[in-house]
Amino acid sequence: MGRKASAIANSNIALVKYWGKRDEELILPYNSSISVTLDNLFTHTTVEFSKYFFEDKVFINGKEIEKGTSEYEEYIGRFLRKLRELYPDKINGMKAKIVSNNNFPTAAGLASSASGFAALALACNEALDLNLSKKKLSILARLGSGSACRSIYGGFVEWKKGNKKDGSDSFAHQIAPQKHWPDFRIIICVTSIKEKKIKSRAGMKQTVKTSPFYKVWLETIENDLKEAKRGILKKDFSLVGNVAESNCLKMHATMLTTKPPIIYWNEETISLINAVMSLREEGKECYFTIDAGPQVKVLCLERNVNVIAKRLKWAFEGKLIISKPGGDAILTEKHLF
Ligand code: 2P0
Repeated sequence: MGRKASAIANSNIALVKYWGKRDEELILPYNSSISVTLDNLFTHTTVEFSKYFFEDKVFINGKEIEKGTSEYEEYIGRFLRKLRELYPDKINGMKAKIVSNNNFPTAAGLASSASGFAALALACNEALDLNLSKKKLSILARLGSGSACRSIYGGFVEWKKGNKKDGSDSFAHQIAPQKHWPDFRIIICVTSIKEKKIKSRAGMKQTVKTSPFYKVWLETIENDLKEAKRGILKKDFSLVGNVAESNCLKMHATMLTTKPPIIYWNEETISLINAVMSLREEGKECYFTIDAGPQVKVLCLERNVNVIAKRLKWAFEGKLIISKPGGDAILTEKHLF
């Protein structure tokens, strides 16, 4: 018999990005990536496996995700299929009920799949008594969505790409814990809450296939990873910020040169980039990073956060969320059903 379990996992933002898969089935990346886990953007998920359930049922933010839709089949349905392949004896014909809530807009470039699959992997581990190590949990989360393997850990995290065909060496580890750099801040500027037109999964596949810049991306990534790690360990904000900003622009250069082009930015994205550059010229040190969406994430230190946030508000209409480094994914007794 299965039992009910709930978990909470934080979202994360990549400082050195993941873009491109060498294996789409196992979600194995061409390059390693580094992220910071966020303290106030999270997913809370409850899962129950039972032989009394007639079929798998999934609800995200109060809405049922219907079987047969791409949202179901390519994400949660795929994950459940993998879970059944890996642990047939534990699941033993049982069906799942999954209820999951995000405290932020889904699929708007705020990495809901990262926190979502990290929370789901941890909740499944508990509900099915899988007794997975953190390394194996990270691999399980990765099978749902690549960036999710990083959200198992708090603080600053690296997802090692690994080289093995079976993906057993492609998992995340912590570079530095949440408490290592308490004055690091991430200001998230939510310019649009519309679902993005091109999901990361389809976008990165097209980039790998068609962008002439993808080769350069891979040639220069090891140096970015090395510098970002060095900066995090030394708490050298200028180094981390510069690497993150230039790595982000390099990733967007591969997107822009994809055929057909992938442009995630809107007018406010550009205004915010300009605002960050002006602030920096005025001695208020901050750097931007942007993922597969129009939101701009601004990195700064606590001592400048208020003045920077105030100025960013002038540059756009939307909402601003100020985040600190967050903690590991955790189990909770608070069940959603
Ligand atoms: C990242 N992104 O490192 C990069 C930067 C978007 C841009 O991870 O196909 O949702 O589920 O593995 O993890 C978004 O991609 O893609 C992402 P899948 P995922 O954060």
